[in-house]
Amino acid sequence: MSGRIQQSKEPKLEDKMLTEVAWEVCNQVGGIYTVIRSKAPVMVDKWKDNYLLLGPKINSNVSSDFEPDPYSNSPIAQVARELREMGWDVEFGTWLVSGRPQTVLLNPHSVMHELGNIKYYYWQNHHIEFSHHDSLIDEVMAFGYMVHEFLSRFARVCLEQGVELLAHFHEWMAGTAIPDIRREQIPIKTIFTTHATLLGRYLAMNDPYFYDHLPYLNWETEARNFNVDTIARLERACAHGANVLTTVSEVTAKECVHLLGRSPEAILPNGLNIDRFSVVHEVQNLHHRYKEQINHFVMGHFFQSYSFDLDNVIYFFTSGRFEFKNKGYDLTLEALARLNHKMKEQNVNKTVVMFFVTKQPFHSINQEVMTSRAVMEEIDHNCESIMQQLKRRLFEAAAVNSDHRLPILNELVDDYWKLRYRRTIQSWKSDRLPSVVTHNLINDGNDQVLSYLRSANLLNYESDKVKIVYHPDFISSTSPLFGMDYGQFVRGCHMGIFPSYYEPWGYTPVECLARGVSAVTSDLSGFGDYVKGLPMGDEEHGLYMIERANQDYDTAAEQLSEKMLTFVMSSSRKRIETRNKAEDLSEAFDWVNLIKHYEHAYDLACEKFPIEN
Ligand code: U2F
Ligand code: UDP
Ligand code: G6P
Repeated sequence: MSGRIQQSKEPKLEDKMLTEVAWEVCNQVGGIYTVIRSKAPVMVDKWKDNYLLLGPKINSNVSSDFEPDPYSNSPIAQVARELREMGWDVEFGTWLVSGRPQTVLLNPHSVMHELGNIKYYYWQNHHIEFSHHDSLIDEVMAFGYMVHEFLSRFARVCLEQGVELLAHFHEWMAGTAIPDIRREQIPIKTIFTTHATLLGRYLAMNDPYFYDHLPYLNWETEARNFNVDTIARLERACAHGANVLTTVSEVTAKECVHLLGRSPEAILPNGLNIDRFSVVHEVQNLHHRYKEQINHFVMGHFFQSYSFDLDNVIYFFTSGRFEFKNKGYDLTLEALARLNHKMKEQNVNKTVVMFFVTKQPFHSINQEVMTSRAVMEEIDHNCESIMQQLKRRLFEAAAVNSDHRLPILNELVDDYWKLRYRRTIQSWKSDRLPSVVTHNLINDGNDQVLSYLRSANLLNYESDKVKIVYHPDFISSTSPLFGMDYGQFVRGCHMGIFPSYYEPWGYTPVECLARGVSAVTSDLSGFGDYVKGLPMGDEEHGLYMIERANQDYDTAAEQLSEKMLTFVMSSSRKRIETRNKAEDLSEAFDWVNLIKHYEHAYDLACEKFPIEN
């Protein structure tokens, strides 16, 4: 066989080929994207050309992230070409992220006309019914059908060459080919990783005693109650059909036992691609630089109504998909209201600005927020012009002045600029309160964050020590309000707040630590549970733990507000020290250290099911 499989230079891997299948390859939805993307450099380094990613071609921006290679003759490209000849939209190429993994994208819409048959055979062979219309399930089933076709053809090529093919599927959306691979006994070692269970997510959102009830729940009854019968069955079919079942934490492993009916054979904790700077002070410099940018936003947002001392501001934030209870937004809001009260009572000379960065449907950015920012930019521009004029005239005065006295500076500026400066400030200053939300939400009246803020009267009054900025969209360098990417924003903040109630892993606190930013997590999150066993997982290293497993909501909220207050009172010197130590802790989560868990799962799959030629 000619092509990439044979080109591998690493002798150990010559006879193995790994493909990872995920819905979030070239398509960001949540944390699985971070798993696949951040792991790519380590995987490519180890498996070289014997590593392949499979994903759906559904993201409209795919052309900016993916470079097709239509002329390749590698065995993978040849299989992709065969499928294309059948009229399917299939592309082989490179995902343009670090590591540049070779990738095949399959467009589920190109086989949608076969959906009736796909579902019929799935029902016939695996007894799963598709009684309700759901466009996500349709896409997922069509994608699974294409994955099955691709892998069965590719398995044949591998078998001819004596190459062992492993296929690792992430989450039910990527795994629907598994039951057929098993039924048809296609020679592929299959690994299924669940990054959450569907029922766990629903139950946690609706049952305040979810963890106590978990061992006694009947999955079928619950799936019917939540009207998610089809997906729950698909997920179980993936979990039972795979040679090896894995999940991301011990926390989710318990759910697998009770809700999926199978105990995972391995736990694969999530890592990151940790790049340390060669000089320690770079972390401090970057914090300084990005905090300035956040300061700029805060001035634009608040200072038209009133001002506060930016040298005494602490920036908190939380971020992630909008799961109000699961992500602990409810607890965070409660703790912030208490913090506000405590800071007022103790007359603390600081201001906390708390950002909620999440995704909720909106019409547009709030016009007043935009205008305020634009007017502040205008003031900035005025100052710049005045400065230029002053500088030039002062210099000229130095050249002609014989008595060496400083001229009256006010006289060096044209009236035009003085007037323009005064008028712009006048038009900017306003009596209204700075808005707590930056966008016009579609569901403004029923939004859970806004409802809480309104009922707690936490509405950015001048007297409030805790101010709120709710940004219902992820932050990217093109977002008009911040003009920075998410990683830069994190660096500029002081602390990330993530006291989740349901969180199989939870990337966001680890991402904070990796950027030298302190973070709050909870003992119910997979990451929090994992870090309890590490020597550096303490407040000294920037990690704050909220106990939610054995504490009620009210006590946990009090604990969080106390920890927030302690942090607010910390000295700048202490925060500088913690910034360096937080980075040390994050090294434990470098893929270089965690990839061994994946390798163990692959060894298990190969040991359990040796190749039959
Ligand atoms: C876990 O997060 P995920 O990234 O898997 O969660 P989502 O991004 O929300 O997407 C996947 C789940 O959401 C559901 C679907 C999946 O289980 O059932 N879903 C849906 O029903 N409809 C949609 O339109 C889109 C998605 C986990 F929560 C984190 O703690 C981990 O850090 C992360 C990585 O391991 O996996
Ligand atoms: N994230 C992002 N931009 C934002 C906010 C969040 O890219 O403005 C990313 C964040 O970096 C993290 C992911 O979204 O990688 C959320 O992952 P997490 O594991 O915390 O939660 P999940 O969504 O998987 O439940
Ligand atoms: C970094 C910067 C310093 C800055 C300090 C502020 O160390 O290099 O210039 O004074 O951060 O830290 P703080 O936690 O007060 O934002």
